[in-house]
Amino acid sequence: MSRLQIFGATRSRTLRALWLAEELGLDYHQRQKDETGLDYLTVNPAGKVPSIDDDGLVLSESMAINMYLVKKHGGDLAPRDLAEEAMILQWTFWAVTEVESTALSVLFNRVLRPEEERDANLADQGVGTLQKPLGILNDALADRQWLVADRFTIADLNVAAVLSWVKLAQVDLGAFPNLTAWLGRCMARPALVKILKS
Ligand SMILES: N[C@@H](CCC(=O)N[C@@H](CS)C(=O)NCC(=O)O)C(=O)O
Repeated sequence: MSRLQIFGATRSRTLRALWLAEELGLDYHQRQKDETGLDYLTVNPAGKVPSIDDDGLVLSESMAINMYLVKKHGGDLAPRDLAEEAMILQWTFWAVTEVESTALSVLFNRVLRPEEERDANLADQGVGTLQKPLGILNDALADRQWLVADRFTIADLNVAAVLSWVKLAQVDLGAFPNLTAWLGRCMARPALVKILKS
């Protein structure tokens, strides 16, 4: 099978790769756990998603997958030069190192876990920790529509994918109007709307 295969459920980090595949207009096949005989361990020894198999190139780590796909297929989402690529990497690493795990903790302890298993203190602590990075992102967007260039790039997609958890966790974003407007622009992208509807 030479078509791009994307392993993982939509409601997981796999959403990032699916969103990008739609943005790029790729012909892909989503493969999920309920498929008979499918074992994620065959594409990722950690058994985690997303993973992809692109004509024999088997890759895991959501952000590495997205950087690979965007550089392979090019277009407006891809970096146009080394400086853009550096800024894209800066924001992508920032999102996964400074925001992701705290956002996930808040999401689990406010929404995803069964009520009796939620830890409200942990959630509140996470919301407190997020204030600084949310402020940094809000300031970065004070005089621009998009993070890196005057167009929507993979930096916006990668960072918005992480920030969507903050929104889903119902963190109050009232103090961050630039961030809120930018996240709204990102989440209104037809490619994402299509994935979330499916
Ligand atoms: N750093 C990895 C994290 C992957 C990850 O933890 N994925 C979750 C789903 S969002 C998973 O597969 N969890 C199942 C497990 O931990 O066994 C990435 O960005 O791809």
